[in-house]
Amino acid sequence: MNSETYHLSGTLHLCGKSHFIADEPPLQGELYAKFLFSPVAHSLITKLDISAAAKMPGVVKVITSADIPGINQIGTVIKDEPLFPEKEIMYVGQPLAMVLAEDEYIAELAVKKIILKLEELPAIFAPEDAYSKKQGYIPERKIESGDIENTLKNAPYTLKGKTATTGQEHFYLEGQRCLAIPFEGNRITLQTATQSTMEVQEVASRVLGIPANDVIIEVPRLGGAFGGKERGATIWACMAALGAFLTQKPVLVKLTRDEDMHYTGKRHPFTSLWQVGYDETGKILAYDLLLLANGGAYTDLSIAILERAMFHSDNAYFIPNIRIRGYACRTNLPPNTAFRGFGAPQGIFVIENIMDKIAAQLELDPLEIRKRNAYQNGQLTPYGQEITQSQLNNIFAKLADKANYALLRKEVAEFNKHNCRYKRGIGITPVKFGISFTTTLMNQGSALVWVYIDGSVSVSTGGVEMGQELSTKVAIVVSRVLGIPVNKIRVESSNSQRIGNASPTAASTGSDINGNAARLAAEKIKDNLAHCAVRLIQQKYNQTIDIKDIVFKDNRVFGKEYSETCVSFEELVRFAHSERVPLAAYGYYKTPGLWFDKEKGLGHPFHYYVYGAGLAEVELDTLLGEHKVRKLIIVHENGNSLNEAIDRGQIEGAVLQGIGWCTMEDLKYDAKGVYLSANPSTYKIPDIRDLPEKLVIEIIPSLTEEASVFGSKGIGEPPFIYGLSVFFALQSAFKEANPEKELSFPATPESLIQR
Ligand code: LUZ
Ligand code: MOS
Repeated sequence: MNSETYHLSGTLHLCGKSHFIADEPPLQGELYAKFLFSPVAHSLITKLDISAAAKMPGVVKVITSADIPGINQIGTVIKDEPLFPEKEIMYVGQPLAMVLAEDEYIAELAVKKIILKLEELPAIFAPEDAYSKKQGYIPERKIESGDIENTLKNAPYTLKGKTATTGQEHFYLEGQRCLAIPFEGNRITLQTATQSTMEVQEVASRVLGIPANDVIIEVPRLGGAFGGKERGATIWACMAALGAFLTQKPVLVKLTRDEDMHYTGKRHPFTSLWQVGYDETGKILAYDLLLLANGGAYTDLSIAILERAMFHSDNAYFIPNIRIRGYACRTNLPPNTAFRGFGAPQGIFVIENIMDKIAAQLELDPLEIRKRNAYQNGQLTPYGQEITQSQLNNIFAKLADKANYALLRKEVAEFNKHNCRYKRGIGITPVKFGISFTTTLMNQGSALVWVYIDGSVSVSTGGVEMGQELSTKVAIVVSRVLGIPVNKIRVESSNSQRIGNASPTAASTGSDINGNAARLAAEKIKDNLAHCAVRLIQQKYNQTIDIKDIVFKDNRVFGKEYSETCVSFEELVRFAHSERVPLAAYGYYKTPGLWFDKEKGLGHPFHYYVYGAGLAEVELDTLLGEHKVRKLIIVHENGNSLNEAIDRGQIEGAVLQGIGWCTMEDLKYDAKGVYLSANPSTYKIPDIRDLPEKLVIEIIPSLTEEASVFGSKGIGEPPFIYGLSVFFALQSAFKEANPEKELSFPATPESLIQR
């Protein structure tokens, strides 16, 4: 089995055998949950009468805030979010009551019998409005370095503007769901589709008023998450837990696609106000930025998302004088939440748009301007982290080479000169993506490894498998340590009884944190086994063996590399067991060297950065607003990949999701905050037909001192950024036809056709 192309779940997925939550037939007595969702964005509840609904045959219980045995609070960072609102409704779709019935349809009918009377309040949807009313979760945040005021005043050129990016629906294939199973009266198992086992356990036990060790979290695998289940799963898990706890029956909460799209938080829309000062060569001297994040009704992860947007506002560029201010705005939308990139795409979009504006103003090559501003090793980011292993210059050079850039530019200019209806454009977007949770304490993880008597291995980590094949990567790590084939290793579900206090599987850190924890556990076992191997090989070959020479390789253990003195892994395991040597170990990993002082806006928040760049060429039909992506060329540095095929898959998926965000996915609301595009018929996500006509992904090795397990680097989020190059390419084509106009975001046909 070649570990470089091994994919633990591939065959299972293909045969439809991979196991997801609530895949099996209902349990005996299982109840179905349906919700009364708020029809309005902001209001007071004056009456909530459940009596008629509760009396319906088949209805077992109708639950409201009054039934909560513990604390009606599911907030974590800031405790501002009730499970059910007691008085004040904060968004359209907020759950107000839950009906538990013997089947889904009875539950649905009963919801309609709940009587709700409201006193509507004024609602806020735009972040600017929230900002001017100072409606946020915490005071404004700031990162500043250099002398912004004076440099801006004296800069040879300045530009000023406002940039807006919109939200994005996660569109995981598996919607939000949780199956709660009560046992022994006051204990409960939650099979929950979450990225965060620790958070669900903590919050559900708080709501139920029982200790965390009475709540068992089990996550077999997720059908995609993309950040939407980092925090977004908690509310639904708590609902199921509450229902099961109160009725002592299994309860299934399973949102339909429409409910999921309507009522769950999305990527944060951002509005950004900025001013930039630069010189005649296009070098940015000063950048003043205010980021307004539309956080929705409750804090959720908005503060961390704003922070990551601030940390990525410089993207790949050294800007000597910079002030980044950020405000997370409370509005009456469902609480916006984590989504692949976690604010970084929103921050990066602004500076990349500015790069193109400067290039246009100075009539300089947009690639050249980017090169001139790119970070050099030894320079400091605005928050004081030193750049030490950047190879942006090399990446830009490789990109230009792969794209045949000089010729391409000529061809595009030539094409545009001779065509009126069709216009072509080029867009370039580099990335420098910081890997680590920006909240330092989250950068820790655990693993538990068992070697069974037949030499097969079971590995548990706190990591959640969600299609990214974390399990394959963990298996590869353990296989390398123990020198056994990957198919002898089983990577288990994420379960709080095996691995407690797990950070979310997020921030592109899944394989770094869990892979390292598994590595450390496997190394302990290897160490135990090595001592046994010395004895066993000495016995068997009557030779003296030095423990330092022992090699674990090819499912065998050698007394010395390339020597004949070896035993099979299985033989050694059985021997170790007979010698009463432990064949299990716990591994604990914390990412080293991280700190950040929020007051000063200074620190070393990231273990390392991932660098790369994408170049897109598009052709726009200015009459129809349709376009094709003629090519997308990506140069991505990736450390020593644990599995390049999986990483390529992550790059392709992330890029397409990035393209979707900025060219297709258009969230429509009415003036009262009712979401109108909650359906795949009106909300378009990219599919395989939207792939660029030519997609080149060049993965180059990185300077790996800063990388993680076995020199690998995180892959989940950074490549999302390459998708932005398609927007900038479209913007360039659009400008050819409409030099005086601004292309609005996202670049849908409707935006591209405005005249
Ligand atoms: N989640 C989080 C994340 O809590 N902190 C982060 O910094 C982060 N970054 C990316 C994705 N999820
Ligand atoms: Mo995430 S946006 O859950 O890494």
